[in-house]
Amino acid sequence: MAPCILHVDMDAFFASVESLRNPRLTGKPVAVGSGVVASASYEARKYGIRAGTPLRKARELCPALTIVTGHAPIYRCFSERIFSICEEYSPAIETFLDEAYCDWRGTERLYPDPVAIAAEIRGRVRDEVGLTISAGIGRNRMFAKMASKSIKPDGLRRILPEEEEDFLRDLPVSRLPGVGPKTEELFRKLNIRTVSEMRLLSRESLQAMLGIPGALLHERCRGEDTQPVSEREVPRSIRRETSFHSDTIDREAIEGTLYYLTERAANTMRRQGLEARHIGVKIRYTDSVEESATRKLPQSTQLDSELFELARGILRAIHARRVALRLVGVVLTGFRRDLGVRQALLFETPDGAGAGAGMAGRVVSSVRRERRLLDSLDSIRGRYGYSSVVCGKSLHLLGTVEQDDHGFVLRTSSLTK
Ligand code: DCP
Ligand code: CA
Repeated sequence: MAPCILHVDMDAFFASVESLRNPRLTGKPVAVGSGVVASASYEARKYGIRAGTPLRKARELCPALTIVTGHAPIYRCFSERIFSICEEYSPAIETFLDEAYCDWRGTERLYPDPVAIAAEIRGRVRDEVGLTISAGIGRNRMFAKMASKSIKPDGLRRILPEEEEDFLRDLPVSRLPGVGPKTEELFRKLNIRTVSEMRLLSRESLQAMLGIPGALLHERCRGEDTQPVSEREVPRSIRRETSFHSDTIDREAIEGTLYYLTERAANTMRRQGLEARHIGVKIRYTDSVEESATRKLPQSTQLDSELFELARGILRAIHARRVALRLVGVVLTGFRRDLGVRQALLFETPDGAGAGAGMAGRVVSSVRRERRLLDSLDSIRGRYGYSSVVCGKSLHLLGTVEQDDHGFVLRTSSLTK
C-alpha cells in the first residue's frame, strides 16, 4: 500500500469569503486585514500586494483596493464546511486554518483513482460552498503540499513517485517547505539556490547552520518527509474514526475500538510535539442517527490514559439508546506545543526526581513516567510497526479484529496506517 496524501488549500481564503459575502467584490482587488494584509485576492496580487504588506503600502500600490476588516468566526464556519466534505472521503484528516491533509493510504479499493476523487471534492466545494480550493496529491505531506502550491489558484496536481526527482532537482530552495526568507538568504550566501545544490551539504552542516530544522531539510531535499510540513502548522484537529466490521452493541468492542483510535490520534499528536486540551467523541447508530460531544480536560495532555478516560466518559454519556453502533470516532483539538513535560524530562535525574518534582510531587512524576513509557512505545512502534505493542483496552480487539504491521485492520482501512 503506497502512501497517498491529499493536501487541500483554500485560495485567497479570507478575501474569497469576503467576495462571497459581498458579490460586488468578485473579480476586484480585495485585501482583508487590519494594519497589514492577511489575505489578498489574486486580482490584488497583480499589484504586488501580499500577506504581510502594510495596508498603507497596499493602498499606494493599488488605489482601487477594497480593504475589509476580518471576520474570523465566519471564516471558521467556511473552513469547517470544506473540511467536512473532505472528511467524507478520508477518515484520517488533519486540519489547519485553511488547509487539510487527508491520508488516503489503504483506500485504493474504495478510490482507485485519487485524482478523480480530488476533482470531485473540488467540484463539491465549488458548488456547495462557493469557494475554490487547490489540491495536491503526493507520496508524502511535503509533495502533496508542494503540488497544491504549485498549481494555485483553483488547480489540481498529482506528483507521481517517478516524477518526484524531476520536480525537486532544479526547484529553488525557497519552495521547499520549511525554507523561509531568512534561511533562503543563508543559502544564497553559500551560493546554494536549488534543491540539488542543497544536497551537497551534509546533515551535520545543515544542522550546525539551522539547528533541528536543518535535519528536516536534509530529508526534504531528498524527497523524504517525516515531520509536519512547517513549524507554523499546528493542526486545528486530529481525528480518527472507523465503522465496525458489523454493527455492534458490545461495550467491550466499542470501548476497545475507541481506545485504539484514541491511541492512534495521540500517537500522531505526540509525533508533532503537541498536547491537546479537548477531546470529542462521535458515534453513528445503525439507523444513521449521529451523536457527538466534546469535553475539556482539566489541563492539556499527551497521555493516552487521560485522553481515554475522558473519551470513555463522553461515549457513555452520548451512547444513550440501546441501538447498535455503526461507527465511532475521536477528535483531539485545542492543541498547544508540548513544553512542560518535555522540559521536566530534560531536567530529570536518573533516580526519577526531576526539577520541580519536589514541588508537584507524585503527580508530576507519574505523568513523567507515563510520558516516558509512551515515548518508548512510540519509538518501538515507529521501528517495528504499530502492532508490535498492543495495550490498554485495545487488548479487547485481539482475536476479534485482524492485525497487520500497521495496526488493527479496521473497516475504514485508511486508518490502519
Ligand atoms: N493569514 C494571516 N496572516 C498571514 C498569512 C495568512 O492572517 N501572514 C490568514 C489569511 C489567509 C489564511 O491565513 O486567508 C490562509 O493563508 P494562506 O497563506 O493559505 O493565504 P491565502 O489562503 O489567502 O492565499 P493562497 O491562495 O496563497 O493560499
Ligand atoms: Ca490558502
